Amino acid sequence: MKTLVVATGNPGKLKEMQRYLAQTDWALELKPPELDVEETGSSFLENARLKACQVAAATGEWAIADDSGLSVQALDGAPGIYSARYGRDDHHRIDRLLRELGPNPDRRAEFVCAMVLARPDGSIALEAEGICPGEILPSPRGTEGFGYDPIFFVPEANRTFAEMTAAQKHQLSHRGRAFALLLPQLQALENT
Ligand code: ITT
Repeated sequence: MKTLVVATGNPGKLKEMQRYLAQTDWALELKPPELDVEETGSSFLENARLKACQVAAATGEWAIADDSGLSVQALDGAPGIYSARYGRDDHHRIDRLLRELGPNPDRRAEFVCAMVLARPDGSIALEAEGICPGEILPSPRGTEGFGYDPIFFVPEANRTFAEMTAAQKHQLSHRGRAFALLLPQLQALENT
């Protein structure tokens, strides 16, 4: 069984990634907490590559990283790659987003996730991107999930991410979609 380090410090993401990876035979390990990668890239994919490659090289193990965020159409794509840095906690980030969007009738937004698997030598083995289109609600709804989930409404499910079960979010979310693209190749790599 090969070891795979899950290169995230975000507990909400970690929980989802562990759930997806439970479908594979990789033996999961947590990223050493002191190993913090600076996100200097200018896209989700660049930042996911930085995290996966640096954590793989530092630990000498396979590593998987996700860089993700929420892009709001009427805010020219903000907060985008700065979604984690948009406020000091989830509550402040949601408040700021709702304040900046105000009563704007254009509520279109999308969640984006870039996921990268790196080899123990720090080179890239696999990458995939998933997108989930939705709308920003005027106020939060639901208690599940993490981050911006309570204000992100998915029309095809008629509920917010925070009103979905983990299984339903897995089916529809940006992260679930990126993971679905990687799954067959991840399973093939397990036994090489
Ligand atoms: P790591 O880099 O350690 O993985 P992070 O939280 O800094 O953790 P990102 O730089 O990728 O990760 O920032 C993503 C932010 O976007 C995250 O902090 C959330 O605020 C938001 N986000 C991403 N996926 C989300 C989801 O499924 N639901 C709600 N918010 C999400």
